[in-house]
Amino acid sequence: LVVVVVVVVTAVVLSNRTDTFKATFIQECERRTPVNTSTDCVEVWSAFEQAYVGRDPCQVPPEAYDHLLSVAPPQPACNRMLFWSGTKEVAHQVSEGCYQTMEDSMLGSVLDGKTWCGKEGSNETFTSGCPGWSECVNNPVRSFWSRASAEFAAVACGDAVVLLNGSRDTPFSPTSIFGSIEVKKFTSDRMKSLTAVLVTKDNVLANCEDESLKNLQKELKPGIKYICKEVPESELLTCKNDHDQTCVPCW
Ligand code: N1C
Repeated sequence: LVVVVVVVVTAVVLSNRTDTFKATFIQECERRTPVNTSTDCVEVWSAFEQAYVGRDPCQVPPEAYDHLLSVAPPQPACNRMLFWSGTKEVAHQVSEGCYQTMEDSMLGSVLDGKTWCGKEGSNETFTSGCPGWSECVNNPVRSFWSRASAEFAAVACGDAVVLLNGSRDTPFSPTSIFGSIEVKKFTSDRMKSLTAVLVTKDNVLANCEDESLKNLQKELKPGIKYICKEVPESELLTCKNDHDQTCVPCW
């Protein structure tokens, strides 16, 4: 009897694990999808889980999400696209209501802050015990952000912005998603310019003359104009507050 109870309880707990994550995913997807569009959130979920379910969680490459991205591609907003690296919090404070970040796309908003993975021989989705960001490169979470960010950057158009961290030694890190993936996907037929905003806190460690920014410039295709601005974080936030309704750029 004890064995039966343990088996049943384990089965319920396990299936709840998938069910809660799945229910939240579909609910969030529906909340984010206008009613009269063709996006079917159950179909989006299947495309999503198909990427990692039943697989070794260190063997999920970015391509595993190709189908998902074709079912739910990010929609570009020309002249309003905002990228970030090492500045997630301030980037979302500044972009709110005005600029589009990856997390403003449907998939980005549904999966931001979440952890998930599968296991060989199982059809479950696990939300704990998954490999960390750097534990192995091809983990489900890192591969998702790599693949989705590539798509988001590839459709970027007009004048785009990236907020970089000027309170770091290396504001443009070649191993970040922005430095290793997004920059390489920008195309000059779509994108006119990239403004790098060096956001600084109390300790200013880098300015627009920084070596790492030379590498950023080198990575940009000829035809994409490069602009750099140094702006203290407090100034950005005050400006955002003062012009909340009008969306004037604060750099
Ligand atoms: O590695 P990063 O920054 O350069 O990645 C940021 C860059 C942004 O422009 C986004 O478009 O790549 C995209 N992106 C996300 O949208 C995103 N949301 C949440 C990349 N990573 C994202 N995350 C998580 O932030 C992700 O799980 C990873 O741990 C961090 C990367 O942050 P970073 O190093 O500051």
